Amino acid sequence: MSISEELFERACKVIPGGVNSPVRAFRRLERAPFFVTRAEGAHLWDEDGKDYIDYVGTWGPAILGHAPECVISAVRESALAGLGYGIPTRVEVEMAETVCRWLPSVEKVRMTNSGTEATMSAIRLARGYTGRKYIIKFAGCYHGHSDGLLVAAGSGALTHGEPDSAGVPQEYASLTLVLPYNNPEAVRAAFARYPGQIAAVIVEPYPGNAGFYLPKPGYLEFLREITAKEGTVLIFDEVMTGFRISPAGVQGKHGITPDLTTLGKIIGGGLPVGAFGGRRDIMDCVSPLGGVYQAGTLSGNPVAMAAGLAQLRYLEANDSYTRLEQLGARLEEGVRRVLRDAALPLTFKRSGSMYCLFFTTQDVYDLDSAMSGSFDMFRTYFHSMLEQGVYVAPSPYETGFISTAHTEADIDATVAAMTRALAAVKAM
Ligand code: KE4
Repeated sequence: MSISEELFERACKVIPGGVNSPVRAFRRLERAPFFVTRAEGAHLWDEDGKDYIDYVGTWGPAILGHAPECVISAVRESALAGLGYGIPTRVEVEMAETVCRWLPSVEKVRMTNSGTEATMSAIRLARGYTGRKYIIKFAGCYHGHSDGLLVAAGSGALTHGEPDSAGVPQEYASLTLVLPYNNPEAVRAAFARYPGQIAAVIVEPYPGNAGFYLPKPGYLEFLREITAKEGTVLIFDEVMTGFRISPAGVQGKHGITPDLTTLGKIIGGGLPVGAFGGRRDIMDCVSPLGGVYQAGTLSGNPVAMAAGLAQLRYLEANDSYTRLEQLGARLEEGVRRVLRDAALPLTFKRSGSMYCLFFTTQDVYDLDSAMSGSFDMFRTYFHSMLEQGVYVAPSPYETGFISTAHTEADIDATVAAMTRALAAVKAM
């Protein structure tokens, strides 16, 4: 038994499923997760000393790779001054000013401790600001685990949402309309059915929680137009894409101004941080200014702020997005070559340093098409890549992340490993 397996056995006795977040459990992969002892750059090492090229990057925060010197030194300096005070600090102001400078749509921003808190707070704020109760989300988009967002599509396109988790009362779920992504007709019908009653539309502008895929041309612009016309708050959930797809996220790349934006991951530099921000007139409804209550003991924790700020400053000072695009393009060129040589016409989607290889030959543009992939093929691929020292997301419904710490050699080794992994898939 490996050390990781021993640790997993112990973990399962005292932690539900042996993990502190379900995706880490390698469920349906018929093996225990490996346990990490340390990480540096684009690499992880497990308890048994095995080295992996990492394409999970702690699910997005590690855009500079693991333990970048700029972040470590900022954390060390901040921690030596104290770990948190529960009273305002300079670094919180600097973080807020930086977010507002990078994201012009964000005139004011409030820090939280997770993406879940950010989206939960943004939804409450949209309801408080509009006085309306319904919200629209899209099937396949994940916005964290607050009750109103753990909702699956109901039986019909316009029926109320159904709970997507035990413990979510039907009454909560019924206030969430779950529509297909990339389907303007469904959105028009929802507004026609609930005129003047929809507080917010929340969307992952580039969905990254059912694999990674993209909006059809004009779709995001359509969401902006119809929500503006209907007086509904448009929330871009950029927890994953913020500061990743471009310095100004997807909204900057498309030139769209959402009313609110939720953030996380990269702005924490690897420590627990989320944020929500946007139009001043909406944000001024947040306590203590307005009647929408929102709070957090560790919100804006100075050590976490120092980590996130150091990461953002490094990204800005080092033209990191050009490097991320170079590496992403190199990976894509290699993947498409391997797929061609293997006569495996699988679907591959990428934007910058976010990508997904789907085990389907269908085009992927929403949850149904993403789900058309073969889990068995994915499992064979995953095991082969892991054995070859490449850690890809342990689920076909996640996004791959490249960091500035990945090298051309890492990318080329990954493509070589894919050649063998896809040969195993083809031989199934
Ligand atoms: P957290 O509460 O996990 O910090 O953020 C929730 C969240 C909100 N919005 C988007 C677009 C997100 O991707 C997430 C969290 N992403 C997942 C990765 N698929 C976190 C990984 C996990 O759940 O362990």
